[in-house]
Amino acid sequence: MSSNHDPPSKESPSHRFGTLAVHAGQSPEPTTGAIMPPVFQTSTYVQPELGRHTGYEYARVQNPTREALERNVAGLEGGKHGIAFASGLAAIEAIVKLLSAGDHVVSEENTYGGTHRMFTKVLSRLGINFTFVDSRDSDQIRDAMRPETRLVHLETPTNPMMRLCDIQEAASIAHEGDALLCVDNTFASPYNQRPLDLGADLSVHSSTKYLNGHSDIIGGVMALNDDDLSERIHFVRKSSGAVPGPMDCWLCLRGTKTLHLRMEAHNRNGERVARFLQKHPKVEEAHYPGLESHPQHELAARQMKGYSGMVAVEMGSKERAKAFVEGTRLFSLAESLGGVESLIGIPAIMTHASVPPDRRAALGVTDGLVRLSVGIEDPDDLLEDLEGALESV
Ligand code: P1T
Repeated sequence: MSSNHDPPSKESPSHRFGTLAVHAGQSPEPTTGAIMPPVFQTSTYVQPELGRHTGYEYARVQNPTREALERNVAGLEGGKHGIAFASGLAAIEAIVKLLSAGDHVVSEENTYGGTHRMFTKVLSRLGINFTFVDSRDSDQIRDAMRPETRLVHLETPTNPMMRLCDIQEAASIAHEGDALLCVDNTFASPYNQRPLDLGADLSVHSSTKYLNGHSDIIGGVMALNDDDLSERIHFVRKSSGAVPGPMDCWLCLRGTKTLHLRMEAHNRNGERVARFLQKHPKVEEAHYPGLESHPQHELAARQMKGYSGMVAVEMGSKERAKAFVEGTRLFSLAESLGGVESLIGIPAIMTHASVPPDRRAALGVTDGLVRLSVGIEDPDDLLEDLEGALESV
C-alpha cells in the first residue's frame, strides 16, 4: 500500500461533484498549514533510527504529493483507492500485469491505438491471450469469455469512433466469469461517467487528458474500491516502477480541482460543434454520443451525464480530411485531447497509425476520419474557425 497516512479532509461522500473536486482527500500540510500540498521533490526519506521510519521510505513507493492526487481522483470516481502512474498506458499495463501467462483478456477492439499496440505487440508475447470484440454488442463479450478470462477491458466512449458499451451489462458478464471489469474512462471523465457506480472494478484514465486538462503532463491514474485489488496493484507499481513525478502529480491535482467547470464547457462546446458539423454539407457523418442520430444515444443518456468534447467526422477522403485539418487556425493539428485548447487530427495517420490498416478499415477509422478535441474557447470563435477551414475542403 502506498498510503497509511490519509489525513482527515473536509469532504464527505455525500458532497456534490464540484465540492469533491476541490476538497476530496485534501487537508492542510501539517508543518505549516499550507493549503496546497507541497511538491515533495525527494527520492528518499531519512529514518530516525534503524528499523523505524516515518511511514515514508522511498519515493517509488510513497510520495505525499502523489497521494494527495490519488485521494482526489478516488473521490471524483466514487472509489476508495486512487493509484497514479507515469502514463495512461503504464496504468493499463499494471492492470494486465495482475495476470499470468496463459490468462485471457477480452478487450474492446476500438481502443486508443497505443493500447491495442501494447496488447498485441508486447503483452501477448508474454503469454497473455487477447480476444478483441465489438463491445457495443454484449453478446460478443459473453461469447468471448473463457474459463481462463481474468479481465474485460473496455473503452467507452471509444477512441476515436465514439462507440459505447453498456457498463452495467459488461460488469455482470465479467463477474459471471472470474474476470475483473476495467473501463478506460478517459474520454468521458468522472464528471460525465462513473464506471465504479455501474459495477466496474477499475476506472482507468490517461490523466494526460481531461483530468489534468492543460496539456502539460503525461500521466495515468485509476480508481477502485476493493482493498485486496488495490494492494495487488500497488505491489505491481512498486515492483515495476512506472510512477509519476511529484511535480506532475501537483499539476494534475491543480487540474482536477476545476474538472467540473472545464467539463461543463467541454460538454457545451462539444455538442455545439457536433451539431454544426452534422448539418454541414461538406461533412458526411458526425459521431458524437450526444447527437440523437448516434445509434447508442439512448444508452449515452442513461449512462453518461454529459458527452464531453470529443467529436469525430467522416470527410469522405484523405484529401478532404487533410484540407480540413490543415485549414483551421484555432484548432491545432496535434495528437492528444482533453486540454483547454482545441485540437484536430486524423486518427488513421496519427493516434491509430499503429493499428493494422485492415483492422482500421473494419472499425471505420478511415483516412477521411477527422477527430476533434473541442476545448473551452468561445464556441462562436470555434464555429467560425471550422466554417473557414471547411470552405477550403
Ligand atoms: O498517452 P498516455 O497517457 O499513455 O495515455 C494513453 C491513452 C489511454 N487511453 C486512452 C483512451 C487514450 O486516448 C490514451 C492516449 N491517447 C492519445 C494520445 C490520443 O491522442 O488519442
